[in-house]
Amino acid sequence: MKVLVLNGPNLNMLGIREPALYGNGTYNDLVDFIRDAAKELYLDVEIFQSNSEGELVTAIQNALGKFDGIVINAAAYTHTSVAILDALKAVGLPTAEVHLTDIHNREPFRRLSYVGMYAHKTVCGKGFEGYRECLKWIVTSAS
Ligand code: CA2
Repeated sequence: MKVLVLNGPNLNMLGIREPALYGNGTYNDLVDFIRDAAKELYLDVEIFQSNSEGELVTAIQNALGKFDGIVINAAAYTHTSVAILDALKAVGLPTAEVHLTDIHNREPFRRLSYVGMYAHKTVCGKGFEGYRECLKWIVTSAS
């Protein structure tokens, strides 16, 4: 089973700024965590981070026929991007939304999630562990 993990804007700054909010782990630590979790679950995983909305849309479109599910942390685009929502809908793959922080207990504008209007599962506020939970959900839903 192949899963595409997408990470949105500024997540490449993990561990460099705002550790009180996002933790001390770097983006490379997150990638290692996802790879280890995927290995434990016998999943093939591709991980892609972009600061560009269009690149994320293209990555979602290209997932059609290649992947069995998507795990996505669209970061700030979560709260703004109808384009990412439309791409997820168009591709129609089982999709789990993940956030490191609890978007429901931060600024009010973070409570709205366009990704969540399509995602079948959302995990937030569990840090890196949320990615493992989403990968597990893909295994159970897509098999
Ligand atoms: O909690 C999450 O995972 C978020 O998706 C992170 C986004 C934020 O816009 C969402 O509301 C919730 C921000 C990612 C930025 O990550 C940084 C990491 C370190 C330093 C600065 C930004």
